[in-house]
Amino acid sequence: MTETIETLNAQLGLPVQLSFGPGPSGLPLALITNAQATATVALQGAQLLAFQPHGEQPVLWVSSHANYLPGKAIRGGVPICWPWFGPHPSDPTLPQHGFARTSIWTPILSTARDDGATELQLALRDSAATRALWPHAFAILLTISVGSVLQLSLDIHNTGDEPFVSSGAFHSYFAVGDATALRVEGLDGHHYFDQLDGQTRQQHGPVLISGETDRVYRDAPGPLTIVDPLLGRHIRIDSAGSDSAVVWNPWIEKAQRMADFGDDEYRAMLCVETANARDDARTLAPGNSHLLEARISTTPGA
Ligand code: TA6
Repeated sequence: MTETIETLNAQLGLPVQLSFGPGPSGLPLALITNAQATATVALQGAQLLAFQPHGEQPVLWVSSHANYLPGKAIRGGVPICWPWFGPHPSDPTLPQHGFARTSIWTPILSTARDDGATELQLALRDSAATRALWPHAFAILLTISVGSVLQLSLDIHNTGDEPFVSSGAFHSYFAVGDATALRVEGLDGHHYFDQLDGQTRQQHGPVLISGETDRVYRDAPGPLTIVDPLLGRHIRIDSAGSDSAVVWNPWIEKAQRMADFGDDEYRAMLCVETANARDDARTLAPGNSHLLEARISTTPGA
């Protein structure tokens, strides 16, 4: 990205609704506020760091120990995992969850929508740096719509002359009252790959969190609902272009091992991720595209 914060404000700033400014450690941020909600997006990773409908608790969680350093993943919000989910399929030296979340994306369009939502589009294209990690030409476009509902749409284009396989996720960190006192509905009966021991199991009833939880659910297009009695709300996640969902909570020991995660923060968050993970990876022929979408809404409810 070559634009400065000043040129971005001149080109894409929306009076009152959208402005760009420096965040922690100088990382450029897009700040969105409208009659329905507020949101913050880091241009690094096109990563949502905050989303809060007016009159409600924050919907997304960010660690108080998060790094805001160039090229370092920010712990929280909605990291974009792409072009691979988890460790690289064959080269363990490559960055976990791909390079999209640590790359600087370019804001290309801002819209004050008639329904009162604010829309921001950010783009990332292949470069020498990305081709050194993943030898394919691509253009990906994230559209974020901020209103009473949060909508994310990742449009993945193969701009090269050979097919590629990519996996990924909206690695959404949700703010919860207490991870041990909630349940996730919508996965009953689905099979999941347990990343903790490599076993495949079947989900019986709602997902409850009582230890480290790291599961990739298959054939799970949603909708999924986090029922949070302490905050008295439901967070509903609708998706499109995704047949896998990930539920992750690091619990105590793993939280203690992560420098950018507070030892006791595991109770305040839960990741429910809209994914194309494991065998839900997508193959794109030259010129083709894939759309991964998530719609995040909240309703009061015990
Ligand atoms: O989505 C779950 C997961 O794949 C876990 O295995 C854990 O590694 C988590 O992502 C966070 O990964 P990160 O690279 O952001 O620390």
